[in-house]
Amino acid sequence: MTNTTPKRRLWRDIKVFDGLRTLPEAMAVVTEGAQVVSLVPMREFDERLAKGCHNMGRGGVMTPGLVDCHTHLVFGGSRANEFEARLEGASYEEIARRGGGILSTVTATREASEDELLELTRPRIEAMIADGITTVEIKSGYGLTVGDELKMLRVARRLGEVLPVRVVTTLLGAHALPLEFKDDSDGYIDLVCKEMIPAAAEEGLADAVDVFCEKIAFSVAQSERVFEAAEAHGLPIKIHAEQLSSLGGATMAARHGALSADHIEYLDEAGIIAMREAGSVAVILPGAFHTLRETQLPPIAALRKAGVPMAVATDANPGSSPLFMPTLMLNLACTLFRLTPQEALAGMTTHGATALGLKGGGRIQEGCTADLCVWDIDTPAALAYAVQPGRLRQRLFQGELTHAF
Ligand code: DI6
Ligand code: FE
Repeated sequence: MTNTTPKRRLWRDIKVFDGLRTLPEAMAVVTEGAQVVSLVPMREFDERLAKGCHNMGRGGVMTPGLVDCHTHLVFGGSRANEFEARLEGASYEEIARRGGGILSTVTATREASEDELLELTRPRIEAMIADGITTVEIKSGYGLTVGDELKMLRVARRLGEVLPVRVVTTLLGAHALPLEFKDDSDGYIDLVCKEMIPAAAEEGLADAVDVFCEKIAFSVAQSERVFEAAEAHGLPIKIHAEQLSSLGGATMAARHGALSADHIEYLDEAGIIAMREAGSVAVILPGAFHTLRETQLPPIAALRKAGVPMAVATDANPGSSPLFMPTLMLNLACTLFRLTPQEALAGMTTHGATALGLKGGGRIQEGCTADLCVWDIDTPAALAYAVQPGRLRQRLFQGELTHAF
């Protein structure tokens, strides 16, 4: 006879950060199969709840599995040389204009096969999984031909099949102008709109479409054309905007109902209002700010005041944020951007999920999916306070225990 009863697991006396706030009392949590089925204060705990449950231990802190809503994890090559050049005084923009930067990663990514890219990316994601990630977004954008962009997206999809993590894919064909289109950026945007987006949609490879809207990349008008093509294929949109200058990309994206506008160091008041009206999430990326030694801070206080939800992500990529440690971002979001630890945690759980269109994701509540982390810390704020790998005690993905330390 097969056992059809899903496994029940019980944690006692645990502090819970539910994705928005820390619950005031120590809790008991029960999962059954892939779901959280009960969340009760210890004070109300009844031993009958423990019946048939596997005992998962006591104490520590439980959070939703972390959600990294903005990464460029699939890439070939390395940019350590560019790191050295920047230390000697070259700026990110200068390097990009010289054909280095993103374009050097494009060359290495085009040269790699799908299988090679998969093996290059696997350890990067495994490191993030061991730091608590259960959902990760992965962008294309280092292929810049139809075939190479689809190759990157296929690698991303396959990683979600072979690793215990939910992968959400984003087509970022409009990331940089490839050399073949030098002096013809509108021609390249035509390719993105007329071939890349339709092909990615046809194969079901993209969950969203993103654009790098910046002086060294694409204009607001070009970004808008990409969004119109995405909309025609029923794909949600996001934007890299106001990272190095204020062009108004976030405002335009909000008018198109963007899931998120990301970076936004130079976001102005009109942009904040447009984002609030549209319900777009502000994705802040302290890793890129840190790596590029930026000085323009994103308008955190104004976003908070306006009630625009703020997500925090790694932006993990080989150039502007070679930082593959989600919990470090919690720390940087607090130290560099003055988020509270609770805001940073909500940014890597609930609001990260919203930025991916995963409604109800990144939460701990009765009926939610059991994507959970249990940490060896005494208060949720400790996750942002100390940069200290090795504190993940247990990780559950869709109710399955994938890591126990
Ligand atoms: N903004 C970023 O932070 C990444 N892409 C983008 O549009 C950087 C990508 C890289 O430098 O390779
Ligand atoms: Fe990025």
